Amino acid sequence: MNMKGLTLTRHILLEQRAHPTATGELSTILTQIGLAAKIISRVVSRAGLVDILGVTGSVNVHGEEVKRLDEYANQTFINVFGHSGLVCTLVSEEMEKPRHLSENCSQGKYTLFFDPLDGSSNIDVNGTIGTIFSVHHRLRGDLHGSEKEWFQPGTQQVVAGYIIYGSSTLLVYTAGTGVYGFTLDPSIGEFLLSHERIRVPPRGKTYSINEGNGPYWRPPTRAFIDHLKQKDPESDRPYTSRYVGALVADFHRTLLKGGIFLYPGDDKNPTGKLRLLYEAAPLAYVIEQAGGRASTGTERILDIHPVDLHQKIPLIIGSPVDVALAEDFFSGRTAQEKDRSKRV
Ligand code: FDP
Repeated sequence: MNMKGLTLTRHILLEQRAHPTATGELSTILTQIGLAAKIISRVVSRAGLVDILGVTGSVNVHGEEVKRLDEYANQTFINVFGHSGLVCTLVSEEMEKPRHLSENCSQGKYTLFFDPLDGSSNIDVNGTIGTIFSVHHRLRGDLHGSEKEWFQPGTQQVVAGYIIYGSSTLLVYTAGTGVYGFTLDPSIGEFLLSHERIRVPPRGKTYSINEGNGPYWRPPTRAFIDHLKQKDPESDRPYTSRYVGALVADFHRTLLKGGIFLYPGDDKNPTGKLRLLYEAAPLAYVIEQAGGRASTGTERILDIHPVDLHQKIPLIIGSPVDVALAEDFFSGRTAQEKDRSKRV
């Protein structure tokens, strides 16, 4: 059945029917994330007109300047989930400590991790930005409300996805049964199904990395990027380069067109820059559900057990063939072993 044009809410309800034990809470969480996305999208689309550009004057837990839109997006999530009865704890890039919504905790079975406004450096130049989210079950017993509850590996995510505020606003999510994208139709205020069962191409022709970090790169990164730039028509090299500098935008292109995105560890940032719980793990869940891979270079992202709420992790994500080749370089496999991926 062609489901194009279905509203996000209706799609979620149909998905829910496939799980007879579902209580509907998860569906409502997704609907609420959609609501937060609409509120943020409305302000983003009028950013030069309403008083929302610029910085707040404060610095976040990562030592980065907080933009007013960062703060607005964060507060929107708090407002949307406050008194919702759905989520007990919010973990955000913009908040050093988890935020307990105590009014929800007696019934809310979930924890929400999110990066409210990803790609902040693009805000003031009208560039693409996004929101990333991930939902985990709360744990029972002694572990409830403790670090153990929040430090679960990405394999335990129940829902994950992102919103991209680009030429249109798109919400992409997975609940473990494929990846779906919904485009916001501002004239009716609804997200409508536009991308059904997204699959990442097995390999691409594009690599995405901040080349300005070149002087700090470690040998495997340099060797891999040099390899992609070499001329070899037989294996469709050189690859072309694209880098927006907003993870959601670079990831979304990679998901639809194939290729590879890397933010590896380097001599300046030994564990890279991106955060495990609300950036790398949710996107890793999405890419795996679309047939792709996500790795640190030596380890599957979804298998990593977090040790800190704001932990950084090297991220290599995209088409399965491209990521497998990168892993050959990062794990120091021999030239002969690499030969098996010679096609690339
Ligand atoms: P930003 O700092 O602008 O919020 O998550 C942080 C992030 O953007 C990602 O969206 C983006 O991929 C990356 O940092 C860009 O970092 P560099 O400027 O170091 O390339």
